[in-house]
Amino acid sequence: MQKIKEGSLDGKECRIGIVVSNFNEFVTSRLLNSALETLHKEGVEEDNIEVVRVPGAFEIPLLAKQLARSRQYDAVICLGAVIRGETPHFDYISTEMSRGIAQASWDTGIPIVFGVLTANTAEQALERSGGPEKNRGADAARTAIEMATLMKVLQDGERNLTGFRQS
Ligand code: INI
Repeated sequence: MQKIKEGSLDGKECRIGIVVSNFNEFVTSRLLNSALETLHKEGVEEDNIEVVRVPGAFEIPLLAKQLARSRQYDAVICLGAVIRGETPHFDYISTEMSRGIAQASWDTGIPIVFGVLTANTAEQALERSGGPEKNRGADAARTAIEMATLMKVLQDGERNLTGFRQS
């Protein structure tokens, strides 16, 4: 029979770091509120959540990597909003930011969740940071818990296997 390993939405043992950018705060505050609400709803303890603010999306990967490298978090959530209409360098910021976030996760082995909105207009960004069913912050929070719990399942499996080999 196949073995299926998967995470859950039980956040009670999870330690979560959040990196949120201040640029386009009218959107990122909505992402942050929704992410925090969801983490609480899924049982993550207040003391196990840390929020770090950075100026813009371009700065997110550096801090995400720093938090992941500290080993104090089971997952890190990145929240930001890059809006095309507002910058000629939309593509540079989005590309480097997303590449940096992925790289930080691969380098550290800690799940780093991409909760940054890239939108063509402010309206689009507001739409994707609306109620709990349509908010990228809430989605990112759920993904962080699912990935954190999945990593624990895999690590426990490896520990059991090591114990088995030694006996
Ligand atoms: N940062 C954002 O997070 N979103 C944007 O839409 C944006 N625009 O439009 O320029 C933006 N720029 C700032 C950038 O992320 C850096 O903070 C800045 O370039 C300093 O490194």
